[in-house]
Amino acid sequence: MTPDGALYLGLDSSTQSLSAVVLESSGGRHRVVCELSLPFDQTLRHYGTRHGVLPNADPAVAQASPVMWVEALDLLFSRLAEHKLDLGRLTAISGSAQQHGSVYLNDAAARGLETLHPGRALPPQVVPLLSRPVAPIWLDSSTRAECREIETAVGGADVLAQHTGSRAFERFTGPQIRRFARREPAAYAATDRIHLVSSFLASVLVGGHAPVDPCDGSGMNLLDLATLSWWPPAVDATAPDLRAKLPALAPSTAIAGRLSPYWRARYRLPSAKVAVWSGDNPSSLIGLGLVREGQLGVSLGTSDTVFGPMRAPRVDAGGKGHVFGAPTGEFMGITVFSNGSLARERVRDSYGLTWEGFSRALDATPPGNGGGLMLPWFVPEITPVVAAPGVRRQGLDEHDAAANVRAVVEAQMTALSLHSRWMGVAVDVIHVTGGAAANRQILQVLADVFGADVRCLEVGNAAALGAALRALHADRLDDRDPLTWDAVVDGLEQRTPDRIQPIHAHHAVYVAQRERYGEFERRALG
Ligand code: ADP
Ligand code: XUL
Repeated sequence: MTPDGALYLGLDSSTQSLSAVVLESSGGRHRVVCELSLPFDQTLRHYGTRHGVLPNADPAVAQASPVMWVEALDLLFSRLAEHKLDLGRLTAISGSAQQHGSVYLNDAAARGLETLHPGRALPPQVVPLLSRPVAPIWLDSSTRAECREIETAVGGADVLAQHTGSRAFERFTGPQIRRFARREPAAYAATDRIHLVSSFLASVLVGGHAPVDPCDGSGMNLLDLATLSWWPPAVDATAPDLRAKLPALAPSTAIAGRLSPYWRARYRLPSAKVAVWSGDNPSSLIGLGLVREGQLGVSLGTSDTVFGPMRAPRVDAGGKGHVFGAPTGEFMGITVFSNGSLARERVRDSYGLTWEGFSRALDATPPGNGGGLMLPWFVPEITPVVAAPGVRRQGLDEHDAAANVRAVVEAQMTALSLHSRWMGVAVDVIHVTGGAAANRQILQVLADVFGADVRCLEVGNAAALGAALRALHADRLDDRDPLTWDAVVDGLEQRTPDRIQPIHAHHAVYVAQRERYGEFERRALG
């Protein structure tokens, strides 16, 4: 039994920010006692990121700085230390990160991570451990050729999907590794270990190479879902000598190590356990309390995603969605859209609106938008695949601000509904998270399009909350006093019954509109 008052820290290194949630556990119940967030663009200006991404002349390339992520981690611990929390009670930590991004380390890394000096800043100590100064991230769409090559080498897209849960996708780590190995062979040869963002940050915390979990590992096009081990045909098809450069795999319920001397000495912290990190979507699954097939979550963050637990890996025959591992040891289905918050922001900014003005525009316009439709492909789109971005309008006046606001939101919510059908979930409640979940008017459109109740968390960041809950679960498992996943998610005190209900007349409008939208999409794709 955990001592009353034990603290669990959940971190989330997302596209745009690093966030933390601290849970206090007492008598089988747990509550969030602290939430913090550091947006990269504003807090770490010297990296020059926009929305967490480094500027690049090629719109298909999206990279970030691994050093920025570790600097954010250091800053976050210093901010936590300023809070009135008794961090002496910190029992376990876990984390989640944006999926697919990769970090390339040289053979000095194992020793370097072990001997980080607590008296010195982290960035100059981490720079010499990198064999590549930048990390490609999930918004990258530059690996089209590599995707086709990998698929061909393993016997086709379907074969790859049957084994790894997805056909080859541009942002997935395998195709990204192949492009790097080909374009920078010397730097690739100098790479001793390729981490995901999640396993990289866990490595920095434990002071040695941490494992990848099967949930985040299934975003690489390299992991066999049947055996939860690296799949040799995909590994061989991706890059030379890759097997030796991949991290170990471990369940997301395992302990990766203990907080290293760097963190303990620098911030006077105990030797807390560090549970294996995971991807942000799998972690959000737990944060939202989704542990059973039939439940559905939607994240309206930088990406828009729709996901739900699956007992067995049922791959999308249409090739749009993915099957990932889930932290419960089962699986999850997910469909991802790159034109999420950034597309909503583009519309907001091009008409000079605030979020309040954006919401008022939704209030002022009718469901169905008088027939006006938009395909909101401001940046290259993942679902459906759109390599050359460009916004398309049908029956929509480009100068009508309010109608364009409604059009972007209706398009996104319709696309979430259309492209999640392959999961076969009959949904009556949708659990929502992400920055745009703060916007009730957007959530009303979501409820109306799906004809389902929408439930929102009181805690802002479901991925960080999920990481804290996973830390609690892993700690109890490690103590041979395991909790069921139901007990973990039901024990959280801050699950509000706040529901937004669908308006049935609006849903009827959207059922008809979904067909027209699908038709518009098919025509635009040729
Ligand atoms: P990520 O976790 O992917 O880094 P977040 O989930 O933190 O991103 O979401 C950040 C986004 O939330 C911002 O880019 C912004 O567009 C959006 N957002 C914040 N407040 C609102 C609001 N009131 N209405 C709509 N979108 C919002
Ligand atoms: C998931 C995906 C994004 C990132 C960023 O496949 O690409 O949702 O995890 O949040």
